[in-house]
Amino acid sequence: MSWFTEARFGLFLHWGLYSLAARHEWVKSYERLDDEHYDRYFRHFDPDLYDPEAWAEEAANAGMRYVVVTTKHHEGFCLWDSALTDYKATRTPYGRDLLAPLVEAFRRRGMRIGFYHSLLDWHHPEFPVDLYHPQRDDEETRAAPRDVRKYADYLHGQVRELLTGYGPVDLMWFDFSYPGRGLGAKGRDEWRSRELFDLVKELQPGIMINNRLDLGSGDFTTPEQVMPQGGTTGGVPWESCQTLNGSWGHDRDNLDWKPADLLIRMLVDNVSKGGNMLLNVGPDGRGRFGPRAVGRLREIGDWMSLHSRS
Ligand code: FUL
Repeated sequence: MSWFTEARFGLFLHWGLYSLAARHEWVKSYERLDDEHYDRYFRHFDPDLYDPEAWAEEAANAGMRYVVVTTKHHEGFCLWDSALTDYKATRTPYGRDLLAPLVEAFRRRGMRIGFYHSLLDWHHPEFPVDLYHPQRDDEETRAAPRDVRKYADYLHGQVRELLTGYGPVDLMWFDFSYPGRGLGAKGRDEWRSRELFDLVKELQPGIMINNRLDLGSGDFTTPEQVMPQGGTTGGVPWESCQTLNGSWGHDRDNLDWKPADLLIRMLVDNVSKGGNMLLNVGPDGRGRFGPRAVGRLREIGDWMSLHSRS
């Protein structure tokens, strides 16, 4: 784990079909979009300007030491060529695996590799219609039987693919459990979290797993857009994940960007309290970091180079 507590600063990447909607990574749920409507993003997914080498370069220059990328977010779309679904990058007009070149580019620059993987899945037919599901208001969809055990098999199978197909993976970032919150509550029983945790450790013994499987603190905790209360987690390693503008996915019309000096202060604040900061960029549908994100990363990099990290 020492790499993690020494790394201090990482890049979070939220990239998927929602990047084309360009509003929010939760757009399918927030706007209760059905599969037919949402399919337009799948049919048009063609990030012709995708250049993971450029992403890795920006991250390295900003002083980041690891990356955590959304292999699949709640919408269910997979960035890699999963054998278990057709809902993946290789079946879009782009037609190629997006994950392998990204892993290579970041690893080549000495960065550690983390996979974000959503426990929720708003595309899988066996994923229950819960309180966040886009079709939660649709009587017919709600009434149709769904078997979460089949979904859990799929989840475990995909995690196995991710941890056997891309070399050493340093960190697994599951997202998220919400037991005890009414309609369709999901927790360790639905995900078979203990079994999943053990599978991950068996496939990648050196890996770190976050705390969102409903198994307690995990190997590290992940306060989201906040600092841990009192600046401590009782000795458990932690990483606060932060956005540049309040949204994780590419949000075209958002003008609420944090200035670089605030981001630097947040980083210093985190690090001074023993935590890491995982700073998010939401690339757009063509595969670009926007100019506002790049500008901020570069300003942070300039500050880093004046303060010991080159
Ligand atoms: C949350 C997710 O629901 C958000 O979309 C985002 O991925 C954040 C980091 O975690 O739980």
